[in-house]
Amino acid sequence: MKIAVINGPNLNLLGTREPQVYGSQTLDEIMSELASEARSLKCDLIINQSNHEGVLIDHVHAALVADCSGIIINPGGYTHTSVALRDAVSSVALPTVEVHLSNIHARESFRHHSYTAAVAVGQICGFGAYGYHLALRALMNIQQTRSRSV
Ligand code: CA2
Repeated sequence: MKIAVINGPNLNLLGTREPQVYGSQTLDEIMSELASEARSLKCDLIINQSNHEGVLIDHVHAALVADCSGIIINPGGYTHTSVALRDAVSSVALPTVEVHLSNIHARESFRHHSYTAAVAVGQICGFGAYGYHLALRALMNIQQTRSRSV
């Protein structure tokens, strides 16, 4: 099983500012812990981060080409603005879990709406870095359920 993990704008700054909102770990630390758990579950991860909307869309498309079984995406600020990213997630039709470190529903009202949530299988927010681990488990569960039913 292979899963694409896609991180959006400014997440490369994790661990440097706003630890009270986003925690004190860097994105590299979060991703390497996730990769280590994935290895123990016999799952390959393709991990990317970009600050550019079009590049994020390319990573979504690449997940399909690479034959991934699902996508974990934290679209960062593009969550609340990007119809194009939502269209990309919808077009690849891979089970996608949207992750946010913070509880976007407990923050400013402009963060309450997500364009991508409606085309994802689900949204996980407010659990910090652990949200990525929950998303991994959720996608593995979907894959196992699907392979049992064929
Ligand atoms: O909670 C999340 O994971 C977010 O996706 C993070 C985005 C924010 O725009 C979303 O509403 C919720 C922002 C990421 C910014 O990351 C920073 C990291 C360090 C310092 C400042 C920003």
